[in-house]
Amino acid sequence: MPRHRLNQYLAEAKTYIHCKSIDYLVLGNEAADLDSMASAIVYAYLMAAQKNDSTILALMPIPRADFKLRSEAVYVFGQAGIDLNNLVFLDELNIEAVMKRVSGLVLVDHNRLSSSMDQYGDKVAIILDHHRDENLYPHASKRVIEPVGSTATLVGEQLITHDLVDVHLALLLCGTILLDTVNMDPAVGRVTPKDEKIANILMPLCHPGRQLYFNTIQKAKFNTADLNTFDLLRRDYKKFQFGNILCGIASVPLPLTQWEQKDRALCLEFESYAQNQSLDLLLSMNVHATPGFNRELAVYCTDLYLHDTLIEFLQKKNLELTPLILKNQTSCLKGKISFYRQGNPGISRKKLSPLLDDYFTS
Ligand SMILES: [Mn+2]
Repeated sequence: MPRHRLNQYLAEAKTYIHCKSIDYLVLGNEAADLDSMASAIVYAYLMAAQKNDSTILALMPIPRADFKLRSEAVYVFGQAGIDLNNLVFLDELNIEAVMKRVSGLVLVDHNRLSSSMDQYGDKVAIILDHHRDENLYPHASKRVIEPVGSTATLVGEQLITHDLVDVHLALLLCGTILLDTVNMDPAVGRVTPKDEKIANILMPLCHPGRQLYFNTIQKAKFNTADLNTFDLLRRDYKKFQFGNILCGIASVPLPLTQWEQKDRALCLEFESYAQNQSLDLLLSMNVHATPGFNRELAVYCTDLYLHDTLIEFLQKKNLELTPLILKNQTSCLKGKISFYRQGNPGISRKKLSPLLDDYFTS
């Protein structure tokens, strides 16, 4: 193993938060997926290696406590030997104060600033992305926007050009490219010739080998062992306003029977989650792939009548719900919770939310 240059850089860069002026802040998109975070880190490293004596800092645009929810990133960063203490998360700085001292923004894995960063458009200096080009920030001096499978491919391309590849960087970028392109499977339609070219150059440095590395990352992504009910609910969560009803829908990759083994007080957890989010309705759509693809549904409602009429409605919409009895659950304080096997696997959150919108607005 070579000396861990990446950790050295990250540790040093972290001290730049306090610098009078910061040359560049490198930022991934607000979803902070593996591509965004890995690309930001490696691109910041690459810029720092090219421009001696510059202050270049990558920011992880989520609170530190949320990092563990991206279990695929936890795994890949671990493989790349990244010391998480060296990373800078959103809740560890005052972004407004820091932005006053930042000269240039580098956007990776997005080309439109999130609404909370929108006011800093003038500072956008460099863009590296694979989403549709929204043609914003014409003053940016460098724009690499190509429809490849992963931003990590574009970062890898630059890394190779500047002869800065090492084992840790290769593990970060390859892991990301493999996940984003589903192991470069042409049938999935995400991989491009450039993803393949860059991954093939970096892959020989990745000791697990392509298939094994991909399988383990994929497995890590759906590993919920370290997550409690609160984490499972917020991990992949969307909030909707349907008429007067505020509704949260979580997508949870765990069978309800296993969730119940983790937590005997599901309703109390749902209740406090709903309360914190001011929800009338909190649904959990549980999906699991073994054995076979299955869907389940948990429905929590603050109002008992609303709960029962909603279930009636869902039955009419052919979700094919059969009640699932979780025997060891403690009861709710006020609202009502119920659990179902969903016979119709075709109704995902994307399909369910417009149905609920129709129901509550009419
Ligand atoms: Mn991406």
